[in-house]
Amino acid sequence: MESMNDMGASSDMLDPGIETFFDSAPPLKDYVSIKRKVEEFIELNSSSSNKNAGNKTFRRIVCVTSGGTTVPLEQRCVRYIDNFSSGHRGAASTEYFVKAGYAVIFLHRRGSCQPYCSTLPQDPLLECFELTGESSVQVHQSHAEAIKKALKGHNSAVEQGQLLKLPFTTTFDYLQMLQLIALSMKSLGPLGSFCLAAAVSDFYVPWESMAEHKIQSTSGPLDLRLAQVPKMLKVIRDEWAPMAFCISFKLETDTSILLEKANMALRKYDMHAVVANELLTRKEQVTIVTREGSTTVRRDETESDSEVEKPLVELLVDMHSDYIEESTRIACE
Ligand code: PAZ
Repeated sequence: MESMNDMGASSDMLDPGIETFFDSAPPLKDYVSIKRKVEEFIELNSSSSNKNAGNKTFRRIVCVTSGGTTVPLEQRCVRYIDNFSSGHRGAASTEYFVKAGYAVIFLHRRGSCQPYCSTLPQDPLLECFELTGESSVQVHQSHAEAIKKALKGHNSAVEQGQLLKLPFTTTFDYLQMLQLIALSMKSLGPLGSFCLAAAVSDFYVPWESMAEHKIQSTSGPLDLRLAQVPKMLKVIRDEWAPMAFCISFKLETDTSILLEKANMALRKYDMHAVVANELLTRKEQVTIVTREGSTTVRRDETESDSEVEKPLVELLVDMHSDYIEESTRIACE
């Protein structure tokens, strides 16, 4: 099987923490099939074989990452560290990117929010259906409209070849999948982009120092030493997909440091934009920080079902258009 370091990243240029992380990570289980899916999706959306995209302009492709990554404490994992992320930001952004004509690779935490599902009832699944005979089932009238709407949106995105959903659970899975996707998107140049909304753990237990079996409480209090997850943002920019348009997110609970931290990330990881948000208000407003300055967008409070992702994605799409134009101009000079 092809290993991660055979995939094009020149390992001598990587920060040693990154190399250690990938070398010691348990290999991705479905590596071959994920790679095939990603390559077919990119091919479909970036070649003349894509009838939906017309002959001249190929679709832009965005990888939207979504939800939190887990940190296993045991190799045969019984316990893990997790975080708050619901995946709403990534799922909603995916819908708006599809609407804007993008093809979206939705790299999401298994079981987190899914695109086109936000209006579905919160009730248990079984409450959505009723038995209408010995062997027939139908959707309960009260849920029919919401389910029809979700199915239409989802099926149309999939049928048009605009949505590829790839689930992850652990930080190991997530970063290996992100690397695979980024290296596959390298050929897209500025038409490729990343909207990195996942809440990725900053700390992890390296595989080789992890207990194999369930940690026993009889051994007394648990002493854990967590290593730092290496920052991959800069590697996307420097090596994996250097021409792609890259947006990362910064979450804080202390608003007094939020913009400063977003600005630091913008420069340190050479992002094109960093979306700054605060935990409690993240569904109401976000601030897009760029080298030129910052812009705050808000959810339209006059509409009950409006989402902040609508103006956010509109702005990001415009910025991506400017970036493609500028990159094309420089390439022609
Ligand atoms: O997943 P969600 O909708 O509950 O929250 C979105 C978010 C806060 C995880 C996202 O907007 C974000 O800021 N992600 C990056 C978090 C960080 O690593 O700082």
